[in-house]
Amino acid sequence: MERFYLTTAIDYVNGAPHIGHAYEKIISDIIVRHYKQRVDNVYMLTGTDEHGIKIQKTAKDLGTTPKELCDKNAQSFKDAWALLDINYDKFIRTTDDYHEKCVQKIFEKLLEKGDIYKHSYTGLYCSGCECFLNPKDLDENGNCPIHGKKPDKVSEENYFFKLTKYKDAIIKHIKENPDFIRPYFRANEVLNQLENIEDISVSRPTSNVNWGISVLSDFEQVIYVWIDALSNYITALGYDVDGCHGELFKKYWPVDVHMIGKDILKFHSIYWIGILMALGVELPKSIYAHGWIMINKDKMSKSTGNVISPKTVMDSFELKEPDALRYFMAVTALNGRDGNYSDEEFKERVNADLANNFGNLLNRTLNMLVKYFDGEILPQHIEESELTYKVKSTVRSVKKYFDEYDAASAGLEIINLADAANKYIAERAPWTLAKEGKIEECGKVLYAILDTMAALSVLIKPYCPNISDRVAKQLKIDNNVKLDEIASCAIKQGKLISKEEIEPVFLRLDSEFADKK
Ligand code: ME8
Repeated sequence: MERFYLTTAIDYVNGAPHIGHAYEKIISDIIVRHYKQRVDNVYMLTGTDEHGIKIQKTAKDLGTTPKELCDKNAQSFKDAWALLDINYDKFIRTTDDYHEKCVQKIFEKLLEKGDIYKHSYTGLYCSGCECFLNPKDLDENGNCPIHGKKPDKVSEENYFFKLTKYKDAIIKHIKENPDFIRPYFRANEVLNQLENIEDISVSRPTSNVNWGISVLSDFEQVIYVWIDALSNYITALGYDVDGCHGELFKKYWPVDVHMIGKDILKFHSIYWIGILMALGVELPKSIYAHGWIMINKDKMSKSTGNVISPKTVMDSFELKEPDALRYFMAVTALNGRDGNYSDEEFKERVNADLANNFGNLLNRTLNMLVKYFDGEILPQHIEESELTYKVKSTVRSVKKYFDEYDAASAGLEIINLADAANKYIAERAPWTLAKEGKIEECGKVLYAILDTMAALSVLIKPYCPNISDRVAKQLKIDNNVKLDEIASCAIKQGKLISKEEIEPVFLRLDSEFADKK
C-alpha cells in the first residue's frame, strides 16, 4: 500500500457539533495518524453537508438565511475539530462552488445516460433522514425507526435514479468482497435491505424545497441531498465527469475507507455504489459503519436535552489538550458497536489507563533512574528483555486491528502493553534489587521499562499526540518514526534525565471538575 485515503461523513449544519460527531472524527483521525506511521501519502477528508429541507427550516425558525446558518455552523464544526486536534487535509462544504458545479454535471451525465428519469410520486418523506422511506421500513407506530417521527406524506414530481438497475451488481459486489462492508456483521443487514430496494428520488421541486443545487437542465428542480452529499468524496479530489480528473483524484481514488455511522450505511453501501457504478467510477475499497455514542446509556437527542458537545467535556474537566477525550472516545465503542459517554466513566477510564497505568509507570521508573543511577543509562544495562518481544507482538496486533479500522481494540492492545510493563516492574521489584545490592540487574529492569515506554510513545501517538510528545521528550527519542522502525534499545547510553526534568505526562482528572457543571 503506497497511499491511504479516508473520508468521514459530512455533518449536517442545522446544529452545533456534538460528541457523536466528535467520536467519528476522532476515530478517523486516529486511523489516519496510524496510517501515517505506515505509509507516506495519507489524505483525510471531512466537511459539512449544507443543503436540504432541515437546514432551510432551521434557518427560517431562527430568522436567518440558510447561507448565514451554514457559514456560522460550518465554522463551529471547524472550531470543534481544531480543539480535538483533528488533522484533516481538506474540509469540504457542499455549498463550495466547485462542488456544486461538479454535482450538476454528475446529474446531467446520469440524465443523458438514462439512469435518471422524471416521475410523479407520492411518498413518505423523513426530513431527519432527508429521504423517502419505504412503508415497510416504518416501526409499528408508523414512525421512522431512526428519528422516531412520522414522515410527511409528499406528492410531487421528482427525478429518480434507477437504483434497481444496479441491484444485482451491488449484491454481487458485496458477496464477492467480504472486506467491503465493515465490520463484517453489517453486510447481511445491507443484503437484506437490498431485497426491497426501489429507485430513489434525487431531486425535489423548488416549489417545496429551494435550498439545494439546481438541476442544470431544469431550474424548477433542486438536486436532492444524498446525490449531492455523497459526491463530496470525489468532487473534493477534483473528479471530472469528462475524465480530466485532478491530481488528488488520480492519486487517492478509490478511497480506502468511508468512515460513517451505522444509520447511514444504506446510503453508502447501496445508493452511493449504484451512483458510482452508473458513472463508471471505481468503487470504494471499504465502508466502515461505526456504532453510536449514547449518553448515560440513552440516545442523544435534542428533545431529551442530553446533547453534549466536545467543548462542554473539555471545559467541565478543564482540559488543556484533547488527548484524554480522544483516548476515551476511541476505546469506548468496540469494533462497530455502540459506546457510552458519562462523566464518571470518562474520568475513571482515563485515570486508570492514562494516569495510573501509563503516566505513573514512566514517572516512577524515571525517578528510580535518577535515584539509583543519577539519571544515567549505562551501557551494561542496554539489552533486550522479555518486554521487547511483547512490544513486537503488540506492533503486529495493532497493525492487524487497524487493518480492520478497529481503533478501539488497537487502543486496548496498547494499554495492555503498558499493563505488561507494570506487571514486569512489580515482579522484578527494582527497588528491592537496589536494596540487595543487585545494582546491575536493577539497571537492566529500569532500562527494559523505559525502552518499552519509548515504543509506547510511538504506538500511542495517534490517540494522544501531546502525551506521546512528553514521553518522547523525557526519553530523548524520536516518536515520528514509522511503526516498522520501532527499534529495541532505542534509548541511548548517557545522561537521560535529571530530577527537575521529570514531568508528569498526564494529570489525573479531578471529580470536582465534572460536578461544577
Ligand atoms: O447523516 N454517535 O449527517 P449527521 C456516533 N449529512 N455517531 C453519530 C451520532 C452518535 N450519537 N450521531 C450522529 C448525516 N453520528 C449526513 C451524512 S455523508 C455523505 C452525509 C454520525 O450530521 C452519523 O452516523 O446526521 C454520521 O456518520 C455523522 O455523525 C454525521 O451525521
